[in-house]
This record gives sequence, structure tokens and C-alpha cells, in this order.
Amino acid sequence: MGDGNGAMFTKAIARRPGRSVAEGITAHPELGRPDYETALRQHDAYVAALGRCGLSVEVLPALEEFPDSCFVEDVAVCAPDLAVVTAPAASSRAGETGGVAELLARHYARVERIEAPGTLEGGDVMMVGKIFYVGLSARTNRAGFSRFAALFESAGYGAIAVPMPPTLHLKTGLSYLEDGWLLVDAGFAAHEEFRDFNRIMVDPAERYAANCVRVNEHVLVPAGYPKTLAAIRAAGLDPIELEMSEFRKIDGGLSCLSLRF
Ligand code: CIR
Repeated sequence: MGDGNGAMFTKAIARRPGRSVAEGITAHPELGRPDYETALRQHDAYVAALGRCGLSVEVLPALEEFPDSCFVEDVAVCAPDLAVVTAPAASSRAGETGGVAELLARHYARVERIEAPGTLEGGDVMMVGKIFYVGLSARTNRAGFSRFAALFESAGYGAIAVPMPPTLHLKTGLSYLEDGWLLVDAGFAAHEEFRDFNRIMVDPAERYAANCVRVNEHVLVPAGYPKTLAAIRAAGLDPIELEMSEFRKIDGGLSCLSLRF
């Protein structure tokens, strides 16, 4: 599965967390509120890790009016020859797409948009070679999927809708690590569409680690999940561990913090 080169990137876009990151949406209030200074340090380390993977990273300034805006992955989907600005379903996040089309137009000849009544967030989109798996989550609806599929079909890609377990985004529970390897949370264990991958099942005690990111020769892995780390090493992949405690408190994973292309 996969052509093994889908994770070759040269550029990334990230956005600094603002002080308002403490007000980000969360389904896990028991974890507490993010600490701004710690979030900034963790974000700096994340950007440095992308640099170590060989990417040049553009770091956008914080947007205080949007507490979740450091999760830039949700506002666009970037393929080699087409970028699509999404339509976040969370009302506090809808305005995050402002200026994103203009930003991407500096890198892409073709930039398109998901339009209302469609909603779609980039965290629901997992690219495997020329196929996109798209989670039909509380954030991504059928109309959003249909528009997404039509746009990418016109550019030579396929799109497959995936029914969701009770999980925020598709990539909260699945990460394609290239070379056929797929990290899988238990919520996706029974999904037929993922049976033919080399599946690495994430231990139920390490569910947050189901969101990792393959970036060129490395895999970004959240720190503190030793079983997942060992499984990634056993697959012959080269992990970089990153502290993510503050983003985890507002349901953000490693993939959410950048657009890679
Ligand atoms: C949200 O609920 O929208 C944010 N607190 C977390 C977004 C995480 N993004 C992602 O998984 N791609």
C-alpha cells in the first residue's frame, strides 16, 4: 500500500499559539488548560524538528482571536499540485481560513475551496499515495466530502469516505507512515478499508500516540508513549520524540500543528 514517496516534503507552514490557546476547544477538560509559555516552547521544538527533517518552515504570527489557530492542518489540504482551503465546522474556527488561500497561492498555481454547506477539516484527511481517506466526523460532512472528492478527482486523485468511531478527526486515530505502515487506534481496528496495510496497533493506554507524522526520513512521535515508539523503531522507521502535553489538553496532535508540502 502506498507509493512510499508521499511524505517527501520541502516546506511547511505552522502558526504560533497565542495566549488564547488556553481557551482552545477540548473534550478533555480533566487534563487542565494549556500553559502558554510551555506551549510556545513545545511549538519551538516542533518547528525545529521539521527543520531537522529538511523542511523550510514558515511560522505565521499568532491569531489571538482564534484559540485553536495553531492547528493549521485543519484549514487546508496540500497535495503536490493542488491545495484546497477547507471549511472548519467548529464555529469558533471558521474564521481561521481568512488569508489562507492567498498564503497558499504563493506556493500553488491552483488553490480551491470547500464551500458551504460543506464542512471539512484537514485533520480528517489522510493521504496514501494518490488516494485520500476522509473521515465523516462531526467536523466533516457529506457535502464537504463530495466537493473535496470532485476537486481532487479533477487533479488525478481518488477519495474514499470513512465512517468514524467517536473520535475528533480521522488522524486522531490513524497515521499513514508511508512504506505501507499504518498506525491504528482500536476505534479503527475493524475498518475493512485499512486491513491490507502493515498495521501497527496502538496500545489502548497510548491512544494519543496514534497521531504521528512521517516527514521525509523521520517520524514525529509524541513523547511519553514507549510502546508506540518501540513499534515505530521495530518497523525500521526513525522517530523524533516531541513533548506535546499542552496541545494534547485541547485535543491537538502532531499532525495538526503544520501543513507540509
Ligand atoms: C479542535 O477541537 O478543533 C482543536 N482543539 C483541536 C484540533 C486538532 N486538529 C487536528 O486533529 N487536526
